[in-house]
Amino acid sequence: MSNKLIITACISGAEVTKEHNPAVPYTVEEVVREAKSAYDEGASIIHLHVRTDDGKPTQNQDRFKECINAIKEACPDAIVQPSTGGAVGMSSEERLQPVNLNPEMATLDCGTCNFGGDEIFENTENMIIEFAQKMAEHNVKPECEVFDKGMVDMALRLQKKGYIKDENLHFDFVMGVNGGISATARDLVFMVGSIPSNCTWTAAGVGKNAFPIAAMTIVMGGHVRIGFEDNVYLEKGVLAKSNGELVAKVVKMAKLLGRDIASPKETREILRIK
Ligand code: KMH
Ligand code: ZN
Repeated sequence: MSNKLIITACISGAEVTKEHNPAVPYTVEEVVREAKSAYDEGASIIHLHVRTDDGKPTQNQDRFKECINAIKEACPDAIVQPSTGGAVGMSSEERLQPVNLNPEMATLDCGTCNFGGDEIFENTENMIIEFAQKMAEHNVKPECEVFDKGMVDMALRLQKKGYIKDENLHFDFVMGVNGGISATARDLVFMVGSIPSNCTWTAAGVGKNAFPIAAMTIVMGGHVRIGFEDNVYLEKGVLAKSNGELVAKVVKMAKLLGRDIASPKETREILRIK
C-alpha cells in the first residue's frame, strides 16, 4: 500500500470560536475559504462542523448541504467528512443529520469522554451502534474517533459483532483532550499497537501537541489531522492566519522527513473508500 501521507483538515470544530482565532469560519463563505486554503496546501479530507452565521454550532442538514456543496465547488475532488459528534449536549437525532446526505465518510465517536469542567461528550454503546448502523445504511465510511484506548477496543468489538460493517477500520487518535489519552510518544505507540494491521490511522494532537504528534505520526507511517478544531496556533504565540497555514507546515515537515502527500484519489485508495 502507498506510504503517502493523508492530511485531514479539521477547519472549524464546535468548541473553538472567533475569540480564539478570528479566522475560525462561521458563514458558508468563511467555511469555503478555510476549506480551500487547506485543500490548496495539500489536505485531501475536510473534517467539517458547521455553524449558524452568528457562530452557534448546528448539525442542521440543510446547513451541511449548503456547506458541502459550496466546498465541492471550490475543491472538486476533496473528501468532505461531516462530524456526527457535533457539540457536547446535542441529541443523537440532531447529530446524525449529515449522514442523510450520503457523504463518503463521517466520524463515528467510539466512547464517552470528559471534555473538561462539567462537560461530558456522551457516546454510549447503544448510541455507537445506532450511529454505525445508520452509516452502514448510507454506505458512509466511518472514521472511528477515539479519545482513549478503551474506545479502540469498543470499535473492534462492535465490528466483530457486525454493527460496524467496514472491514478495514480507519481510526483517528485524538490525543491531549482534557479527559482523554495524553499526547505523548508512549501513548501514540500504545494506540498504534492496539489496532490490527489491516486498519489505517490518523492522529491529532490537541493544542500545543498538534505539531509534535504530527511529527511522530509522519515518522510512524500514520496520517495527520490538523486544523482550527484542534489548534489555532502556527507556533508559540502566533495565531495561524488560516487552516492552510497549518496544513502547509505539516507538508513542510513531511517533506523534511521524506513522506509525499496523498492526493484525494490516493486517499480514497489508501482508505478503501468505495
Ligand atoms: N465537538 C466534540 C464534542 C467529532 O467531530 O466527531 C466532538 C467532535 C468529534 O468534534
Ligand atoms: Zn470534530
